[in-house]
Amino acid sequence: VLRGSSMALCVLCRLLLWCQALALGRGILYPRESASRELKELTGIWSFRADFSAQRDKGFVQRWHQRPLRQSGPVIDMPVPASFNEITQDPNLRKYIGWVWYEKEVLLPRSWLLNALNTRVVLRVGSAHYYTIVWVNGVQVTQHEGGHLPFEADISKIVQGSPGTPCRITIALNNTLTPQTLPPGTIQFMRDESKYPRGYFVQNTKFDFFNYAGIHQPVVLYTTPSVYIDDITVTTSWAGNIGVVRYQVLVTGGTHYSLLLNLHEKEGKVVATGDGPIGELKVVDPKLWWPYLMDENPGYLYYLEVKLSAQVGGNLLEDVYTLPVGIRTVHVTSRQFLINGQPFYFQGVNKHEDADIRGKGLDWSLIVKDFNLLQWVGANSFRTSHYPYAEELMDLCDAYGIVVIDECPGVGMRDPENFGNKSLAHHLLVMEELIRRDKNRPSVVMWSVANEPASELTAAAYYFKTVIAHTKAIDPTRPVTFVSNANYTRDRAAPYVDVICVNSYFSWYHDSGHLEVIQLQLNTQFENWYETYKKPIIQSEYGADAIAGLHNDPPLMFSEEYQTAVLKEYHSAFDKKRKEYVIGELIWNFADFMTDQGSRVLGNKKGIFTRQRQPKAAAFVLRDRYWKLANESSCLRSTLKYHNL
Ligand code: GCB
Repeated sequence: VLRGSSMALCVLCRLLLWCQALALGRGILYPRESASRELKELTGIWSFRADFSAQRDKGFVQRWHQRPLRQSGPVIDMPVPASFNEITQDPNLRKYIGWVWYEKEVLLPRSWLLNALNTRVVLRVGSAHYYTIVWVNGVQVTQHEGGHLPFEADISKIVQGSPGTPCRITIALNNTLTPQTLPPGTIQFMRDESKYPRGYFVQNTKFDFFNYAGIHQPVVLYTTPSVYIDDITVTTSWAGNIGVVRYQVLVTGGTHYSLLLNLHEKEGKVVATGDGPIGELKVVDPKLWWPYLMDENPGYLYYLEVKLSAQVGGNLLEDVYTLPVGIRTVHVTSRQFLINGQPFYFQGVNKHEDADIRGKGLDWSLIVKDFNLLQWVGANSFRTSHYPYAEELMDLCDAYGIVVIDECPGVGMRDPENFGNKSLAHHLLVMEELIRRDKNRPSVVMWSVANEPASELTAAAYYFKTVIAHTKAIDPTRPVTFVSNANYTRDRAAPYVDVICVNSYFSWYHDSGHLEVIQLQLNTQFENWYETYKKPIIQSEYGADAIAGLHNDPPLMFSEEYQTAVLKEYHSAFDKKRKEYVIGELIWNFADFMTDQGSRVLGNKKGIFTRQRQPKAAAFVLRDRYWKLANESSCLRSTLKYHNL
């Protein structure tokens, strides 16, 4: 008995330590309204100007942030959130590199301004690509490097100092990529004046998607009390009929406070209570969080309501924040990926944040349409190729049970300059920001630290050893991977991952047109990697371009027939290995998407859906396959019936 209880204590200590590892010193909780928090979305039309001056520095020289933007020159209307590139008819704005300026004036409710001692006003940017500086009423409040991830600034002092005046938010952002940014790029000056005008430069990148830029996710203002819930970290597990939710709450702004926690089930009933900043909640007969197609009620969420009470200057302040929580576990063995102890097979897709007109800007209609298509096709998972996706979309992954491999923007790292100390320091920071944002999401089951880096370079060994170790140190609860296209004998980063993720394009980028070699080559690929590393393998990309409506039989490249033929060859090889150590297949790509101009015809056409989300023949092939795979699991009869299969 003693041994049993000391073991239990050990497990508890370890779990609490995990929670602490994940608590990163400050939070970036998704802004939600509550009894103590108000929210104002700044979605809509902003004023905008691109700085076309030769050095792109006119805005700084003339200090555009100090006055309303319209006073320093002409402005145009720009929607937020959206990429700015394809909103106008100006080809120079589409390919613009440098600083652009956004501005919005808002009036804040009096209640936010008058109770200055007890109210905090926060400005939060969901994401802006790539480097951003933010001013409020001409005062710089923050700056941030990197697209895709949120950042915020406490602007209370500025706005509460002058109640009644509009709050003018100026955001300057620069989309220039350098060898040390993530993703990296280079600026190339063309100095031959017989070919290019003086000062001519271009941005080069080594990744295959268009470098859309702008304010891509919502900008919001929200309030909290001056003593507030800054961060919540949860980790979960279960044993027998007991689910465990361990929590750690970070309170900022005061030291005299108390915390009460209520865990609600979906219908609102309280199933467990706790207090204090750290502890665990036990749920009897928990409803586990299951992936889509693994249970009739996938994506089950509890709601952890955290209530803070604090005394400030004789006043009682209360803050309330509610966090969705899914109870589930993740484990990796040498041949399997286990969710709640059950083998999970990634039958999924790779996506992009990409659409006509809005580029990478958040679009609710597109998001919901995409989830409908994922469910229609029978996909249970996707990888956020090649950067973190919007929080609004990730919320739906949690709610629908769509499993996510959460990838950071480490893409296009093909040159030795991308592996220096500056890149490394930034990469570590990005992993911290990503984990701070997504650590509580049940849908996120694995981190991917990069896509197809030059992992055969000597420098890649230390670089990825460090990035992966850091990621694991911050989050000991999830496996870590990166996606390789290197030769298995030369890859220097693979030794550090938990799951091998490999991309290959047999009969496409080489042996073009030779469908007959796919199965042999894929089989060899799997066997080589498995023999070398004895780790489970995900085919993290495979596919072929097809121009929707282009037909040729016998199949020729770029026809819908060729795309489906490639898929079927791959599927036959997957079927031989998926009972062994192949734990997933992610098609490249869910939908056609925009790339730089060059060898592509208006973008990459490897989508099984067009960019407008219409199915190509390949979508039906994949749908047949994914529903057949799901059918192998008997608990899904009613779901299958629902989808009429
Ligand atoms: C890849 C890349 C992806 C490309 C894809 C392709 O290996 O990871 O970003 O879009 O191939 O279609 O070439």
